[in-house]
Amino acid sequence: MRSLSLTTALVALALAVGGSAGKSNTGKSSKPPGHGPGKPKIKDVSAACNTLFTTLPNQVAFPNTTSYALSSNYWSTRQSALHPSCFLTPSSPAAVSSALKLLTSNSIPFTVKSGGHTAFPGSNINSTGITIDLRLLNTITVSPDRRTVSVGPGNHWINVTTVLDPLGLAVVGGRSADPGIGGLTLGGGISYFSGQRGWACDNVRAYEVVLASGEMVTASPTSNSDLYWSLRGGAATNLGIVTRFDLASFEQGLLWANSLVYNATLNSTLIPLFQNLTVTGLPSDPAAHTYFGFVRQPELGEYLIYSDQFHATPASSDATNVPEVFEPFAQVPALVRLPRLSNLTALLQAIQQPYGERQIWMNVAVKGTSAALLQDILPLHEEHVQRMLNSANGTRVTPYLTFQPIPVNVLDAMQVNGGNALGLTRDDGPLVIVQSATAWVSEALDWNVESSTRVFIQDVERLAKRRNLDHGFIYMNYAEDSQDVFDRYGPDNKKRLREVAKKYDPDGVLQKLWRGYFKLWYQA
Ligand SMILES: Cc1cc2nc3c(=O)[nH]c(=O)nc-3n(C[C@H](O)[C@H](O)[C@H](O)COP(=O)(O)OP(=O)(O)OC[C@H]3O[C@@H](n4cnc5c(N)ncnc54)[C@H](O)[C@@H]3O)c2cc1C
Ligand SMILES: *[C@@H]1O[C@H](CO)[C@@H](O)[C@H](O)[C@H]1NC(C)=O
Ligand SMILES: *[C@@H]1O[C@H](CO)[C@@H](O)[C@H](O)[C@H]1NC(C)=O
Ligand SMILES: *[C@@H]1O[C@H](CO)[C@@H](O)[C@H](O)[C@H]1NC(C)=O
Ligand SMILES: *[C@@H]1O[C@H](CO)[C@@H](O)[C@H](O)[C@H]1NC(C)=O
Ligand SMILES: *[C@@H]1O[C@H](CO)[C@@H](O)[C@H](O)[C@H]1NC(C)=O
Ligand SMILES: *[C@@H]1O[C@H](CO)[C@@H](O)[C@H](O)[C@H]1NC(C)=O
Ligand SMILES: *[C@@H]1O[C@H](CO)[C@@H](O)[C@H](O)[C@H]1NC(C)=O
Ligand SMILES: CC(=O)N[C@H]1CO[C@H](CO)[C@@H](O)[C@@H]1O
Repeated sequence: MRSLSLTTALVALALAVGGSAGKSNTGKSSKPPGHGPGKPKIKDVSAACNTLFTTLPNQVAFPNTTSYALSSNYWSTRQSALHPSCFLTPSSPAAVSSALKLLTSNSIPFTVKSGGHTAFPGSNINSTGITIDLRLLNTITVSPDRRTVSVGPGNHWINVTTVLDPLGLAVVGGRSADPGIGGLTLGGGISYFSGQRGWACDNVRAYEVVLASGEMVTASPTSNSDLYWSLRGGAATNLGIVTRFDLASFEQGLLWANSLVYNATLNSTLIPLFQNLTVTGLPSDPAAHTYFGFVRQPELGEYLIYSDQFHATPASSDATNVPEVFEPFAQVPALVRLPRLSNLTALLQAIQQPYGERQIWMNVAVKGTSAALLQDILPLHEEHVQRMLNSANGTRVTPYLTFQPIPVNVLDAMQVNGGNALGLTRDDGPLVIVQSATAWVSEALDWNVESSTRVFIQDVERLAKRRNLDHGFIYMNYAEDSQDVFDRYGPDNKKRLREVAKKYDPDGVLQKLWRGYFKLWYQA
């Protein structure tokens, strides 16, 4: 068999997962200077860069410097091609505070970057304005009782596991090495541990946040609890810059993992197994986690099925002992199987998506109760892939379709600490996120990929509606900017998010100046 080279290609096969208390806690921020009468003193972006260069020494990078090049490192080349007037790399939360105060009081547009892994351009960088790159806020501190790990938003998930693995600790965080703490945790955060503990946002004990005014506050279940709720659902770009996440940690040993690759012709055998797992298997064993997808590798010219399976509390030290919940998959002949016991660092390293291509991600959730629905999404996906290939003139295009389950046990686990802002309860479930992700290389193909992906997601929603199996939830971390994420959290949650944003940023300064990503667009 060509299994060796195939195995190497496939194991590397990127899975389209794939990705100090403040002085005041009133939230009643006084208006920033410059918003009352009085005129802004700094008239444009370039003047703001110059002022920050003076007031925050060694924290401003202009084009053609080493520091600027370091900050220009983005996952999608659609972002790394953009060049802001300067990057600001604050070296402390206090520096974030003074910078934000300066920007908001002088109406200077800006963007914010943590791990830089959002797929769509403009989300975390813009050529007009300043980009605040949080990479120097990279502390990781374990509390003496080992129950909390305080993490700066400049860290990537691999930085966290590298510190925690040797201590036998873990947090509910990303499944891949390079995405940032910031975006992933604020938007939700699907983790290996979600079956038992919910998403990453459900396991944040407290946030340290710099508000539009520059005021630094703590958001937790007991301090600014409305802000705390709102940050658990991705409204940060309307609320403030999070400078520290206090994450709940727990004792964790090696995980069981298996990477499976199957011939795509087995789809009608495997989809029912995956769907049953979503409805019955995963709730019966909350330590289990999985996703399931299709990829068309350009080198191969045909589709493959990939599925990774994980178990947080393996019963056996022999990796070939498949946990009972995944047993049905072991009966189906696979091209690649890679059962292993692994620490998190090695798992995160295995699930990588390389830098250097153009990227788009879009998604919508459907009810997980029908294998036939999932099955019938396949031809819609194939039409979408064909549309892209027809326009590609032979240039490289790698499309992924991934099904990510949200079983009812995950929905239950999301209800802790007053629940998050996503608008999901057990009654909504079980759900499957239908995620479309494409990597490509030619800029000439941008429009075709975008429009085809949008048509595909519309097709999926239409099909699900026809069968009364639609849900409508859109997961922010897999969304494209044309998608109205907050709308899908439901009218009550969207209204509450707007009220909270208005309380902490009464003039709507952030929605005016903070470019890109998802905005609540409330009446200031
Ligand atoms: C290879 C890969 C693997 C992935 N794996 C997973 C996974 O396992 N689970 C999952 O749920 N998702 C996953 N994702 C999706 C991931 O959650 C999103 O791409 C997320 O936005 C990445 O976070 P980031 O900090 O790198 O993004 P960025 O693009 O840096 O930030 C995203 C947005 O959040 C804002 N933001 C970032 N930090 C802050 C902050 N501190 N304060 C306020 N606003 C901030 C930014 O302004 C930006 O608008 C994966 C993505 C990729 C590409
Ligand atoms: C940058 O910001 C401007 C002004 O808001 C906007 O028109 C433009 O589309 C943004 N660029 C990108 C790449 O999103
Ligand atoms: C954190 O992870 C990034 C991304 O893999 C890496 O480049 C960087 O060196 C790591 N930082 C530390 C302090 O290990
Ligand atoms: C994780 O496991 C690998 C072997 O799979 C080992 O080489 C590495 O040192 C471990 N890392 C940590 C941080 O424990
Ligand atoms: C998948 O199965 C089909 C039909 O049996 C076969 O033609 C094809 O070569 C197989 N693909 C792989 C990657 O093994
Ligand atoms: C799904 O399976 C059917 C029946 O085996 C096959 O005709 C179809 O091509 C498969 N789809 C993909 C994407 O391989
Ligand atoms: C679904 O999974 C359960 C175990 O979780 C199993 O008992 C049952 O037989 C499965 N049903 C089908 C149709 O595969
Ligand atoms: C494909 O070729 C057509 C016609 O020459 C051209 O207009 C289009 O931009 C090309 N697309 C790509 C992705 O190269
Ligand atoms: C962002 C960037 O790289 N800017 C400039 C660096 O210098 C070269 C030539 O000196 C310019 O062409 C770039 O635009």
